[in-house]
Amino acid sequence: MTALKVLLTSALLLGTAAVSAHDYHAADLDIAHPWARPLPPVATVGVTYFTVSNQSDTDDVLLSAESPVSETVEIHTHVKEGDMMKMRKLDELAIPAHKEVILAPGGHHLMLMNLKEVPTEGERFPVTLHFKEAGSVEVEVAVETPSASRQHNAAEHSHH
Ligand SMILES: [Cu+2]
Repeated sequence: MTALKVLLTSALLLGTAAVSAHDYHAADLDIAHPWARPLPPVATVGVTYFTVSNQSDTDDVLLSAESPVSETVEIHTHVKEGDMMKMRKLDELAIPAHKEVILAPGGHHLMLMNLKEVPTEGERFPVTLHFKEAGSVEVEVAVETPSASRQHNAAEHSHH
C-alpha cells in the first residue's frame, strides 16, 4: 500500500510526466523509475538505470542483481582513462545513509550480460536487486526511449 501511495503522490506532483514513473521499496530504500533503452533484436547486452535513495541512518550496499532476461547482471560504472570513458565492473555499489545514488547514462549502471531475450519498447522485465541491509527486491524495468519528461525528472533530482 505504501508503494501505491507514493505513486499517487508522484502523480499529483508531476502530472502527466508521472504516467511512466514507478517506484519500489526495500525497507528504507526507495528505488525510483528503473528503465532501459530499447535495443536492436541482435543485442547481446543491455543496460538498466534507476535511482536509489537511502532514507535510513544505516549505510547500505547493492551486492548483486539478477534477471530472467540475461545470464548474469553486473554492476558497472564509468571511469575516465585519458580522454576515454570506459566501463568498469564493480564488486558492489555503496548506498550511503541519507544519500541518493543515481544509475544513469555515463555513470553507474547495471549491465545485463548475455541476453536470453531482448525486451522491446513498451515492455517491462523484472530485475531482482540484492542489498546488504534492505534485503532483496524485485523491480520492473520499463523499456523506453529517454524522454524530455524524465530528463526533467533527473534535473530535479540533481537539485537535491
Ligand atoms: Cu556496463
